[in-house]
Amino acid sequence: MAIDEKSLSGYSVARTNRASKAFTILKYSLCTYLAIYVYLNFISTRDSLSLSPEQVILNELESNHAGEWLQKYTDKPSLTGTAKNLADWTKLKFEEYGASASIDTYEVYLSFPHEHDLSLLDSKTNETLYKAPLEEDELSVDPASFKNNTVPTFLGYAANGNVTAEYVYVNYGTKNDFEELKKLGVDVNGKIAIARYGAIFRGLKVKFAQDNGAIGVLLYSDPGDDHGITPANGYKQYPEGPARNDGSVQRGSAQFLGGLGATPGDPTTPGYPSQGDDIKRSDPHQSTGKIPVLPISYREIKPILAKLNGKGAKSPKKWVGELEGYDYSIGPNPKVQLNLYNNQIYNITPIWNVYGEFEGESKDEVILIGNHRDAWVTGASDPHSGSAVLIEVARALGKLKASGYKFKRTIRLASWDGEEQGLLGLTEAGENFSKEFQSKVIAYLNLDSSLQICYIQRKVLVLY
Ligand SMILES: *[C@@H]1O[C@H](CO)[C@@H](O)[C@H](O)[C@H]1NC(C)=O
Ligand SMILES: *[C@@H]1O[C@H](CO)[C@@H](O)[C@H](O)[C@H]1NC(C)=O
Ligand SMILES: *[C@@H]1O[C@H](CO)[C@@H](O)[C@H](O)[C@H]1NC(C)=O
Ligand SMILES: CC(=O)N[C@H]1CO[C@H](CO)[C@@H](O)[C@@H]1O
Repeated sequence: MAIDEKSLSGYSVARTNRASKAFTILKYSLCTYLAIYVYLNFISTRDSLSLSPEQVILNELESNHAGEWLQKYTDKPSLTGTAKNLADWTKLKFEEYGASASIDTYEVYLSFPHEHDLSLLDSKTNETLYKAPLEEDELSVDPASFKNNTVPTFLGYAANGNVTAEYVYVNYGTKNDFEELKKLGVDVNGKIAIARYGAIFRGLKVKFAQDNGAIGVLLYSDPGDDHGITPANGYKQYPEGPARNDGSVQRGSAQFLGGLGATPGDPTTPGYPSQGDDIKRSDPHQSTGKIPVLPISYREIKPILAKLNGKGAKSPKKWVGELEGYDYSIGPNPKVQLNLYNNQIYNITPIWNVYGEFEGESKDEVILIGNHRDAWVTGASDPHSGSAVLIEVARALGKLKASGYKFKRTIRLASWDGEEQGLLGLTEAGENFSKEFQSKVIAYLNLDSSLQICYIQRKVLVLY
């Protein structure tokens, strides 16, 4: 414990000359004693015990291996339930640094991309006017974009289906937007809804579209939501500049996260863990949609939305984005239809949480430090900047432990699986360990996306 200097300088004693001499001798012998004590202590224990735990950690982190771990984690896509090798590797690293490590497996209901199609049809002749490739570009400077190293564009838990219908623009697809559409006299029933990303969680757009009778949904990224960092404002697109690449597609979960009655985690086991021999499963549709949904780039939605120009109601001012060549008419245009086909593989599949524990003097007080390990593709920022930091935290805590420090509280590192699909790993663990979490976990530090290109979030660790 550091001594407050102010209280020392304010300390004064009136004393006689003799007393002062005695005090000086005492002072020197005390100092000598202290010096010998500290020296003996120094050589009898490991040297870093003389340092504060913070200093041990900071010294250890002077050699920064985060880049190395990031390379390891991002070498291949780490889609939920696919990269068992990274779960095993994470466990080995935790063990290497002196934590007792384990893998906690859950058997979850999950979807994987398989096939998809999107065609613009002439309503009269059924002739295909445009077929969206539904693919992102391979960028020569970015091997993570090569097709043999990526995952098809899709949304987790988007329902399978093959629908053909007229389509309308529904702005962000919020509850209010659908109310507004009613006021404008637009009937969404039986149509495909095209919503731009933003404002609310994407799965809720699907829910509200479905509640309003839509039979399919397309979600696209409108440059109007890129905070002015757009080619129209002179910014070059990735990889030449910071603007969104017009062919890029936002993957994500279509679960109804945050929706009334919806629960995160495995949608077939709400409130209890997907673990054990005889898991009871219920209908997942309280938390997932029944209509097919595809995500799409703004380059590929352009020719589709341009067909609505001048058709149907005009968008309220706030609904107007920045897609060139589209006047944001709501539609529909009876002359054209969309055929939207989504076919994903749904099955029960294992996911793997990895834990590493440094036991403390108190086992009844647990500090959780965690991050997820699954990504939509390679996940350099989200989540693996955090995965790399988690391994660095393990390394530093390992050094502290090896130096002879005792942790007051138990520190548990957690590398969750399935976060992107709907917080699967953490939710299932929360359901499994609910009693322990409620009674023992006193703090949780989440390292997800520790670093982004635009935002560097400094995380402060309080370890004792
Ligand atoms: C267009 O396709 C629909 C649905 O498959 C079909 O009912 C209709 O007869 C087709 N129209 C023409 C002109 O082929
Ligand atoms: C992946 O694709 C890229 C670009 O098309 C190619 O250069 C590379 O050799 C491929 N890698 C593998 C492992 O096939
Ligand atoms: C989807 O439906 C369309 C028209 O109803 C049909 O032409 C097409 O073959 C179907 N696609 C698949 C993959 O079944
Ligand atoms: C702490 C706890 O309750 N763990 C349980 C997690 O689920 C498995 C399988 O049902 C049980 O065996 C554990 O006891």
